[in-house]
Amino acid sequence: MKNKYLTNVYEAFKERYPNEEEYLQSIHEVLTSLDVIIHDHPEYEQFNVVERILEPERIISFKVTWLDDKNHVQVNRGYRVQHSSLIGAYKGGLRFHPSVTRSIFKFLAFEQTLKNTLTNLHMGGGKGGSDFDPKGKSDGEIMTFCQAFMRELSQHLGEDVDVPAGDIGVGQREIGYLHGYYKKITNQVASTMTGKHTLIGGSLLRKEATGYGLAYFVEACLNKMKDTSLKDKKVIISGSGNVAIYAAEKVLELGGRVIAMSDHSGYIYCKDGVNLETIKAIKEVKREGIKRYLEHHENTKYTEDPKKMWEVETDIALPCATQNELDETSVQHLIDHGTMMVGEGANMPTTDKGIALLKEHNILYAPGKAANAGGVLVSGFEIAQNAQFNTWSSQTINDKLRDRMEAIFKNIYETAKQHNQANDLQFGVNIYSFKRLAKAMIEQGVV
Ligand code: NDP
Ligand code: 2IT
Repeated sequence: MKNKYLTNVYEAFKERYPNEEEYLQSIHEVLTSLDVIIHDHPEYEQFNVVERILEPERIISFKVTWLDDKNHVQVNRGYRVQHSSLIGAYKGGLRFHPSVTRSIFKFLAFEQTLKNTLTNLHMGGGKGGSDFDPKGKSDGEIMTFCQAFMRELSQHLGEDVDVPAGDIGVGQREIGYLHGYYKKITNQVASTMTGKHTLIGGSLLRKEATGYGLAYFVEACLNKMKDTSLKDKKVIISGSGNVAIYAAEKVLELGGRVIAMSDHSGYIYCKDGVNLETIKAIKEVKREGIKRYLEHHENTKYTEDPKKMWEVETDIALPCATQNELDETSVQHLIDHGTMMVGEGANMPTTDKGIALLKEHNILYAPGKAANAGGVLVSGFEIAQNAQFNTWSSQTINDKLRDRMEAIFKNIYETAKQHNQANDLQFGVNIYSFKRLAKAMIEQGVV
């Protein structure tokens, strides 16, 4: 970063938030792109737009106490980072995972703001959740926790205020409990959560949306930038949760072959392609470890360490698990094996050094802010359907999702090209979103 204003802002954030590693990583990444255009935009410094966009509007942090099955009182921490309402009501998922910190929610909320801006729907950005660990908890405990969490969070939500959805550890089951309890204590049936079951106002294909959207985005990149497609490509996908499973489903539909998938404990490799129905049965229905796949299929190898999956020879790698899961060393393995593309289903799954290495070796890199926008897009469709008192068919949603993902690709591809940074989708995404947010900010005055 060369520009003095940007450097000063970044240094100030480092001083203000010295322990927020992920948050600093996510803002540094965007500031580096901005460095290229900052001279053309004196108004950014004039109105101090950069600092104002980076700093979250509001952070809510609260205690969640609940009673487990053994009648022990448990205490967790809950958060909601309402990052930006420049473009619309705060919108973004909830994550339940023991590893979460304020820094992680701040980076997620910041990236969500940029991502939501790309969709061209009027959604601001937010993210939240808790250090609650759903693993090994009974259904009753999950419900009790969700209710205790919502008791506090409900004060900060509303269909025109903040509309959460799922993320790691929060799927349709949790959204159901959260939504049910929200209605109970507010006495209103407003559309304040997305990712609901279709019977209670959810959208068809919301569950599939992030993964399907990722595959559509990857296909668009391959078509335009490599003159090829997913057909007959070998694909490895990290994770075997919501995003990973439906990315795999659409990759298969588009003719690719998914040869490896993982979870937090290890990965399976199957040279002829994994059986997705078995993975769904293990991970979605039984909520067990992916290792159990071995009990159902021969010719499969299981390896304890999920990180080792990046050593598998593949054409395309789709990190769909968590942040910073793909580091420089893993990227080097991909390069050594001739991988042509990395498409991010997870949020910030590739480290800064990993991204730099990919670019240096001309590996097509599709950043998560764009490539995983399908989930929040269909959340937007859910809000639209609820407002219209209507339901759209899965064909309609699938077509709209594909069209919108292709449009996002086109917008960021063209943006990069216009600024003489052709093929740099990371630059394209950051600049496309930032410029819109900056304009929206200046338009609304100092508020
Ligand atoms: P899930 O909780 O459904 O799945 C997460 C998966 O990742 C699980 O299979 C989990 O394993 C696995 N996992 C966790 N840590 C690791 C690791 N270090 N190595 C390998 N696998 C690991 O979450 P989602 O699929 O919803 O979210 C995945 C990512 O996608 C996150 O970064 C999220 O922010 C992002 N995202 C999610 C969207 C959504 O709509 N849900 C939208 C856009 C982005 P295990 O089962 O063993 O715990
Ligand atoms: O990271 C994400 O985009 C999500 N977890 C989905 C957000 C949403 O509101 O659907």
